[in-house]
Amino acid sequence: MIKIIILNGPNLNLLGEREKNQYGTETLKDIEKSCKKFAEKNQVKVDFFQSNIEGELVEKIQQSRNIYNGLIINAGGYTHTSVAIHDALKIIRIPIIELHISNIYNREEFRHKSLISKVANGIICGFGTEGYEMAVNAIKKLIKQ
Ligand code: CA2
Repeated sequence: MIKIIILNGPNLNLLGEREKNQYGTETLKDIEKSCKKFAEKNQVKVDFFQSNIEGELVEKIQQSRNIYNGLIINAGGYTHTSVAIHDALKIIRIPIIELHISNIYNREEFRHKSLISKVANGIICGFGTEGYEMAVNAIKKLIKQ
């Protein structure tokens, strides 16, 4: 069975609590539950990990290279700033999908730059929380290639 990890960065633990217009009403736990159900139907095993700490995300990315067949990352605000996350993703040799709930390109200018895009195989962005399931589908195809 294909095994993937979905990493979520800072503040995504607050989903569904505030900024509902931007990020929807689902909590990260809701997303995890529905995404795991969707993945299971598609013969994919999914683990979720969220951290507000850059170094913890870097650690998890490093460990992923020996455990998972693919990685999906919504790096939150670190998308736009983190050289460390960029470097960690560059080192691992498994397919990577960059994911965003909102369309970062129709928002503030500081969100238009992503350090993750350079090292991701593809990007899913602007489809709301449904993007998580879209990303599972997309990474499955990348892994099977
Ligand atoms: O659209 C996305 O998925 C983002 O990665 C979300 C990040 C943002 O910094 C990126 O530019 C785009 C922020 C997540 C913050 O989530 C919150 C959830 C509830 C309340 C406040 C923030």
